[in-house]
Amino acid sequence: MDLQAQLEELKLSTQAKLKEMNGNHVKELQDLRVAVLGKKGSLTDLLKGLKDLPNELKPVVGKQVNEVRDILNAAFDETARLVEEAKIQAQLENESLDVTLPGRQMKLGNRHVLTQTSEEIEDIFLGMGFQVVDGFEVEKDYYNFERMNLPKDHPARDMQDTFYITEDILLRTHTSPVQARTLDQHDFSKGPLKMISPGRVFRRDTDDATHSHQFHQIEGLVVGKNISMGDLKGTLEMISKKMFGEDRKIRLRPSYFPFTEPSVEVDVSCFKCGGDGCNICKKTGWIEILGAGMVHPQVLEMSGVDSEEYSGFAFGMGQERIAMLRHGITDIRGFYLGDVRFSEQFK
Ligand code: FA5
Repeated sequence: MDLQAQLEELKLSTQAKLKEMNGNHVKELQDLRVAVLGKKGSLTDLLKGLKDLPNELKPVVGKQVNEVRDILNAAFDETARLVEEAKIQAQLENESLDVTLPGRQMKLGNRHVLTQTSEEIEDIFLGMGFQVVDGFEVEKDYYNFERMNLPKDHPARDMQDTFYITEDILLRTHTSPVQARTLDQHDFSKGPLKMISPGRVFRRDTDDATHSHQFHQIEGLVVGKNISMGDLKGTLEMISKKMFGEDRKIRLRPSYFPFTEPSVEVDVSCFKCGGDGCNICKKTGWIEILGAGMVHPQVLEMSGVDSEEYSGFAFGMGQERIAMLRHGITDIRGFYLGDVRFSEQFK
């Protein structure tokens, strides 16, 4: 076969091979390019025969070689482009996203019902100009009892036995020690003291449907000039109505706390029986939610506040009892079990 025929043959066979290539032949395409157009490739081989041709044919065949090289170069480029395109297409098909698939359901949590209750009460009091104060769960005997007018051998300490860390340090039994700590700090030349203090308290109590050895209270304290029992009653009535609705009744019972005089206990009509008597209210029709009274002069004096000039009222409400009344929760232990099914009800 003469050189021209061989050139034509090389062109046609290379074009045919390129036609057969598809997306997976990147390596083969490169190999073929080297084999045909490379330094030691078939075209270079054929070129070597150029020198044996008669002189008049040399430019003609030389031109033909260049043409074939150009044609094949273009064909290789085109095939390379097609191969790349096929590769991208395959990738797109494999990695395609179905945007119509429904997303994974995220379970949204919610704040604990006690946190919600505490925040709602805080909001009401903030609206009335009270400040919110933090206290210590681990407290000194001095603030928990002595500053609350309960000296070491006072019999009323028995009602609030607790867990002692040392003889002088204990887990507080109520939020009342915050009263003494805040009174110590307050500057009465700037106006009356109006504060609440929510937090956890601890007692050596037997657990049942309405009692826990660990529960939450919100302390309230107002001290200023001419503060009367009427102010206490008005504040409590307003709070009860806001928390439990207009139809819930409250009653004030005379009571005793060493740190208030006079003292009262405040009950709300039972949420379950409406006042007829049931197992929740222990057949009384009422549930006790807070203790309150006029701040004992001795408590004021121990903070260096002149009890002739200043007077005040204080209260301590049980957060769990309030949440139970608001939501119809029948067992206080539900608050602490960490059962999602319980918490989910209060979204
Ligand atoms: C006191 O703790 C007083 N410090 C309250 C007080 C403050 C009176 C300021 C006067 C002035 P008492 O022990 O009654 O009082 O508790 C107050 C409220 O806490 C109760 O009305 C009740 O709602 C709640 N409570 C008491 N014991 C428990 C308990 N074991 N479990 C759940 N809640 C309780």
